[in-house]
Amino acid sequence: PTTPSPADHFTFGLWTVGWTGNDPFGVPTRPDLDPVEAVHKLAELGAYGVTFHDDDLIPFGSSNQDRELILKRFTSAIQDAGLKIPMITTNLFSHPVFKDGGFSSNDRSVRRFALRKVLRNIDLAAQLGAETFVMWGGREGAEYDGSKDLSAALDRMREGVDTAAGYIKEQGYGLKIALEPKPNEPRGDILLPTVGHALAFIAELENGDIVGLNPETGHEQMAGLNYTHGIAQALWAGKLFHIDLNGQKSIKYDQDLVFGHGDLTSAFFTVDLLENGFPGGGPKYEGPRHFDYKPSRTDGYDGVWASAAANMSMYLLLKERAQAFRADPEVREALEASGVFELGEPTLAAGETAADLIADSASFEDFDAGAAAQRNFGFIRLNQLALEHLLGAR
Ligand code: 3MF
Ligand code: MG
Ligand code: MG
Ligand code: MG
Repeated sequence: PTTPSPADHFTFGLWTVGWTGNDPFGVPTRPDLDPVEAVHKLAELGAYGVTFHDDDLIPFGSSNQDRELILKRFTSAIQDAGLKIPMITTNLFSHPVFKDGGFSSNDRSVRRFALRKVLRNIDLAAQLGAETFVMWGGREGAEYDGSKDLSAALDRMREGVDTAAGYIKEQGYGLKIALEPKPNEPRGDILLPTVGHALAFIAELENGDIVGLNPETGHEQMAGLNYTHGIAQALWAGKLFHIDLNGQKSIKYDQDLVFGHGDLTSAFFTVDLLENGFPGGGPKYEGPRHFDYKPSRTDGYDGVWASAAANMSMYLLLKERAQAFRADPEVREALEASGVFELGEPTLAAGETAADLIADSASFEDFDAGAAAQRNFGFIRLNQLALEHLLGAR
């Protein structure tokens, strides 16, 4: 059950297995990886597809002719390997021109350049048959609060995303945009820092109907937030367009560990939600299971491929455990005793108004709050059952 196949829809960013280990304190520890080799290796390991930033494949500043040659070589490798390209994204963070951001740089000429880079990449995404266009605004932010007019910055972010989404519609492309929140790193504070901020931003867009989210496990956890709750609210809002799965150990720098190698219990409930859905039904995630991680710089290429396999294996192991958890009659009974299904019942009866509720003395005047307070919800027992399933003890 831990052998992945394309039917599992596992995808990887080229920048993940292709990360050579450079960090703020050290130079690369691994040689460059040819994207064509990455494609073949990932296909061998059972992946469904790859994703990339424009610059992961086509070096910044390449001539049009070189760009065409690189794309030709890459797409023929993709075809040979039988992989898909479900998502493409734009690098608006590496080149020094983006040091104060792309869409929200204080320099208008940089903003126009950034938008052109994105529009060009949207054309490429459509050409390669991608469904999702991710936007991670890594440099959109500030270190010093006095350096950025935050209202104007949000106006410019809205202008950029709306222009890109409007262009997608005009061209008739079947693409959706997915914003990726992150609280900080590389900027001291990044705009749209969490799932919640991004959802509120989307509500202000003109073309927000084709704009949703790409939440990353570690990014929410860097903000001390619960990733499973984050993707749950995005799903509930009909906005979970894509996901970046990885591992993070609490509030610190963006670790990008293998999925499940950070907070394992949280990963279990993430997979439980993705695979089994909400206990009472409701919207389900149908997109790719995309890994955005970094193979630790201590490891060579053997370790890189082992880590790619580990992401998929961890996911499938957790899927097996989450399915066993839901299928266990004792768990079913515990969920019922805990009132988990009871929450699906509306608080008011059909057609009942606030005035009707006020007239219902059983709900207030005659309600025995003391007796209701005695209820044992049994959440600890339920969680113990979950952990026993996670550990394979059941
Ligand atoms: C950074 C990230 C990014 C985004 C990518 C868009 C370099 O922390 O997570 O990876 O995921 O830019 O998909
Ligand atoms: Mg990240
Ligand atoms: Mg990360
Ligand atoms: Mg990411």
